[in-house]
Amino acid sequence: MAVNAARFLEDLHTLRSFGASGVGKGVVRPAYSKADIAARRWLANRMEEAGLRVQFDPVGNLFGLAEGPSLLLGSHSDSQPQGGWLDGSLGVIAALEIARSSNRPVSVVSFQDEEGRFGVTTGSAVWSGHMRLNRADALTDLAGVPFATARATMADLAGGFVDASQFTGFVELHIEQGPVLDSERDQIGVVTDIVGIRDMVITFEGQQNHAGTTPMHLRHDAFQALATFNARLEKRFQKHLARRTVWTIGYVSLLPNASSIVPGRVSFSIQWRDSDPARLGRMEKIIRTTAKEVAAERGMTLSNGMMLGLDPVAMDPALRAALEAGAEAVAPGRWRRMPSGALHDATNVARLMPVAMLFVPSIGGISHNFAEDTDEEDLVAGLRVLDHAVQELA
Ligand code: HGY
Ligand code: MN
Ligand code: MN
Repeated sequence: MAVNAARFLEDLHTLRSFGASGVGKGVVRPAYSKADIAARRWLANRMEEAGLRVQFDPVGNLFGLAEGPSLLLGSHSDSQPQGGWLDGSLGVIAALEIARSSNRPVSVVSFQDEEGRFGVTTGSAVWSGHMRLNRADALTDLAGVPFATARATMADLAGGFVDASQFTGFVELHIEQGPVLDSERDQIGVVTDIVGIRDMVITFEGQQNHAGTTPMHLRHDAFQALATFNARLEKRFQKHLARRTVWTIGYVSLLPNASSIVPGRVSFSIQWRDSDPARLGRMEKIIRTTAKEVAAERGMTLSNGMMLGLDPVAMDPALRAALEAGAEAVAPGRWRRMPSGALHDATNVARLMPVAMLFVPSIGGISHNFAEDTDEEDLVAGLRVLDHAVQELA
């Protein structure tokens, strides 16, 4: 049976209705939110209708299992706090469509907390053994909620962890989330490797005080400490940046955040990504040294949260070759091999089985934004390439 493009698109749009932001096609569906859990319940029903056996695991990863050995397809259905409708969802709904149209045994997964409310790809990190459950339970989100508390909200659904030995491999379809395919007018990207990441929260604790009476030379201003740290880091990183090195301070909490108070405390995230683990290590040293220096100079107490990370991984050559053959069949001359600068569950799953990934274009290279979108023609092309590869592999 061939894939049903209309049914695939309809399900993709239905998934978007869970946590719809009301701004463009955007979604607000962070891991374990009401919208996320409702979406997972809906997905579980769709999996059952497709003849799959549904199993939630103790961290909320949702599997639809085929009988006997099968290929695993999927991605994640949680979103960023301001997320796009396709990030993760595309891979899950494409997997569902292929599972219900294919004569071959195909299982489907939607991993939990790929977007890192609690860490980095938390659900697949635990399932794959990259992070032990008791360590994950101690993680907290930015509001201080422990992972253990969040996953307990899905306890009524939870079964055991799914045995990975039934899967022969994992293939994840995803949007590119970057500008390459769109600007080069290619329709498909076959992923060669996924970059590595490190992520940590740093806190500078200074002295909260009156903004009118405290002389400048007596201040221990947490905002000024962060500003100095950022400027110094940017300068120091200059000679270490390779073409694909990126670093981001994306979260900042300044206390008490009021115009007439010298801020006493700042907590912020620092995240860096690269394809070379050695460079990630050198950048870590620079970050730690710079933070210590700035704290000493400005009379701050420094504390670092737990550093989380994933190393770069290469895609499996045989699975990749099947995707390349599919790309050539569906989009002849309009596909390319490319690295992934975004993180994906496939990185963790690679510990357990061969993995591969393919991309479709993101319009304007925009993602992690309500405006994220892809032409429906390209979404369907991605589905067809994945289906082609599945038929070849099975
Ligand atoms: O941040 C990432 O790369 C992914 O979207 N979780
Ligand atoms: Mn994603
Ligand atoms: Mn994402």
